Amino acid sequence: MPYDFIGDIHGHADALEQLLRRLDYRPDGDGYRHPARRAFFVGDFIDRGPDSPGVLRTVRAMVESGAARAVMGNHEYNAILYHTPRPDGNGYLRPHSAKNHAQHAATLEQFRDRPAELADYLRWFRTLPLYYEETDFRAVHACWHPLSIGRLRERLPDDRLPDPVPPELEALETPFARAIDRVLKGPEFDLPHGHSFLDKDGHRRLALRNKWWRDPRGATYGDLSVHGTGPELESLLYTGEDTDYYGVTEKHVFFGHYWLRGTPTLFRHNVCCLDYSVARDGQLVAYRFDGEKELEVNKLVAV
Ligand SMILES: [Mn+2]
Repeated sequence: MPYDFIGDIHGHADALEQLLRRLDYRPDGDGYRHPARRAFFVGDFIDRGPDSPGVLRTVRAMVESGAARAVMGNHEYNAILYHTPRPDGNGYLRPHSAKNHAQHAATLEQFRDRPAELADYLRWFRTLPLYYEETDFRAVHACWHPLSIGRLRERLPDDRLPDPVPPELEALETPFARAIDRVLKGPEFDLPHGHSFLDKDGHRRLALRNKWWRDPRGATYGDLSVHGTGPELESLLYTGEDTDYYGVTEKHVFFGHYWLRGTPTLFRHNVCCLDYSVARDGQLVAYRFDGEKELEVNKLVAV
């Protein structure tokens, strides 16, 4: 059955319902179903938006009925660590700092009167694979990095987080923890010493989220940044050493995570990011995949 890949939902249950109806899915139990297709959710179901419980009810019902597949997003991963006590009983694997709390606050508030339901969804999050591959595509929340995925496959025979969650995930000190971080949160390039830029929120940045599908050799930092840089860096040639990137002959890869703006488009014939910031007044986006050799921009659907 062909797949419809669906980007980051972040608690926007109305947009999800609208998109599924637009794609000709029909109500089925707590979820939706298409007679001849399946949905594929690339993660980030919760946080920020008004109805994470509603999104989880739909997505989980669809995954459990076989109407959809899903991979884990960094927000589900962060939630698992946020709610997992450290082994010494002193705090949690993800500290309850003001920043971490703010990121998760909408979800906590929406589940305030039903903690058992949230605990049940946290257990369900742990059944989600961290990455997924078939003969003609790959799907992951943020970055398909073969070295990291290889490292995870060695340790995770079923592609899921170990049970119990290993305390090493609290920090990025082991290759295993760094591999999960790269796959769910994406890579960054450090800027050369003395250089920085202001991001869209006005924060000064010393690193940029790089286009991991782009050959960095001979490119400028502006070329390599997912979100642009200032004028100073647009023309500065990349001088880093890591020249690993996702090549033009690799399988199609579908992912989310990057808070893109504007009209949905493809990064390349085999690289499709589906996150168009529905939780920041953007759109919820799908790609209707039918096995084509080169992805086509007219197969993107947005609501
Ligand atoms: Mn996201």
